[in-house]
Amino acid sequence: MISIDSRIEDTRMRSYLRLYLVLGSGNCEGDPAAVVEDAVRGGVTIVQFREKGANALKTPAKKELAMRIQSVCRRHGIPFLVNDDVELALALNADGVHVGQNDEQAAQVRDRIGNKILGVSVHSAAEALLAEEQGADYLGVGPIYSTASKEDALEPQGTAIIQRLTEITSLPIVGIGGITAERAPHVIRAGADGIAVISAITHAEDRYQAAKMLVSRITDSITWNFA
Ligand code: TZP
Ligand code: MG
Repeated sequence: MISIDSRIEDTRMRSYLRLYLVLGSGNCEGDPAAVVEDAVRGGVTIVQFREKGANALKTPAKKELAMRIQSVCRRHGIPFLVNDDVELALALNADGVHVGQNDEQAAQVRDRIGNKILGVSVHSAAEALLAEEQGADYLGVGPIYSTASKEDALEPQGTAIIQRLTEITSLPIVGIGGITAERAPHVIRAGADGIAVISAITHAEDRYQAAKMLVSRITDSITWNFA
């Protein structure tokens, strides 16, 4: 586990968001823990376990998979977050939780998880400000582009929403939704600290190379930002 005595520091949070892998068993053909292993070796900096969909695993299988993914993350020293399921995150002593607008209120999640990392999905300035007030450590913003990985995804908003949110909040931001190596630079240049992906890694033939390519595109864009 990442040791967190007080709320995570802003710069550390931003560096963790650089390349964010979101996945569950429904996103992977083989063992999701093996996908995580390849992806983290390729440069993924944080992992969110998101077990969704008609065939989603239920505990105890869900918990068992979460534990195996968490152990890969621990071995590599990167944070492991759980989507929605605060109970599971607490049971595993995960590094944090990510919630959306239709989940438990961020303020309540903050109360339950103490200083663990709290990420909140937002789609507007109002949602972003509320999430900040309620104790979010970072904002997940999307879908930026259209995505086939989320059944109830809203309309893609493009990168303009990221730029808009950087103007009204100082929270770290990760863009999500339809992001590929080609698109990653646009998301970073709009002001995101990183990109979150499902299919760009889980559906890649070579997950290690896919992650490496994403990291290199992100790094190049950040250099470009300050050049
Ligand atoms: N939230 C907004 S879009 C999305 C989530 C979980 C799915 C992202 O998946 P992909 O395959 O990277 O488009
Ligand atoms: Mg949710």
